[in-house]
Amino acid sequence: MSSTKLTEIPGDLEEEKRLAKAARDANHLPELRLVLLGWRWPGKSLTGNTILGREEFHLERASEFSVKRETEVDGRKVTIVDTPGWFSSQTTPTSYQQEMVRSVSMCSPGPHAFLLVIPVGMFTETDRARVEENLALLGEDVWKHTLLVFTWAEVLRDRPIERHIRREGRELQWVVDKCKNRYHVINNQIFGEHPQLPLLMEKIEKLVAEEGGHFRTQPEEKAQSAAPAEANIGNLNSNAVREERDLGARPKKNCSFSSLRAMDIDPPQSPMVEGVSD
Ligand SMILES: Nc1nc2c(ncn2[C@@H]2O[C@H](COP(=O)(O)OP(=O)(O)O)[C@@H](O)[C@H]2O)c(=O)[nH]1
Ligand SMILES: [Mg+2]
Repeated sequence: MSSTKLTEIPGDLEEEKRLAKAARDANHLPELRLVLLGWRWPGKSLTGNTILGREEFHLERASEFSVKRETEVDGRKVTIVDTPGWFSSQTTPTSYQQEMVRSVSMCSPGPHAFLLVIPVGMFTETDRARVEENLALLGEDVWKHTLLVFTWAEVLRDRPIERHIRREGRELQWVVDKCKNRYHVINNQIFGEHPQLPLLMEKIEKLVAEEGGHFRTQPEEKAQSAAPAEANIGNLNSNAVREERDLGARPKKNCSFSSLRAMDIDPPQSPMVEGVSD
């Protein structure tokens, strides 16, 4: 009877909520280690600050080094390694890529997740190729632990991110698929108390539960000497130059963050003291 059904629905909802909470509790990690990845300027450092709830990473400075910061968030230690990032339209200095690889050992025994930071906006074939090349330096398993974080959320206004992903097309969809559909939209204009952060933490914890623990460097990658890795990076750079000639840099016209892309035509700045932190 319909009257019976009506009384059952709230009970079902309660049960669903209870099960969801039980799943969250079961996934809870006492400590979180995260690495921020992405090209320069999409908001990696600001995302780190949003998660840590305070200004730990300097913004708008082209750091040449990976930087580690840790603080207590909601009663647990959160460690974040911010990386220099790669160049989206120019050749990335080898040292930047080495720093990205070093980020893994900076949060021993290994990061729980890599947050691949991509701004809401145009995402080109070149962007996809850069993501692929740079993440490859960390080994194929990196994808199992990568969660895509969309910044510049205000550009969406009230459009759902799924619509943006559909409209951007196959290049962005490729990244979403590689991340096993794990993504989160972060609003970097909201600091501190906000459901977006517990939700992000939940998604990270779910990823860790599904992948059976934190990221580990593969034994064969560990065994490789630094020399082959550097040769690999060297090849990437020559590819990058060729692709840049073929495809050109294509900043989005009339886009509020097109200036971000223009930034990476600047030469890297001199090393900074705080960047040496480890
Ligand atoms: N409006 C807005 N600005 C952002 C956002 N993310 C980053 N920025 C700005 O973009 C610039 C570069 O950010 P930063 O975190 O230093 O980029 P990084 O090079 O990836 O570390 C800074 O001026 C930030 O304030 C965002 O989500 N919304
Ligand atoms: Mg930065």
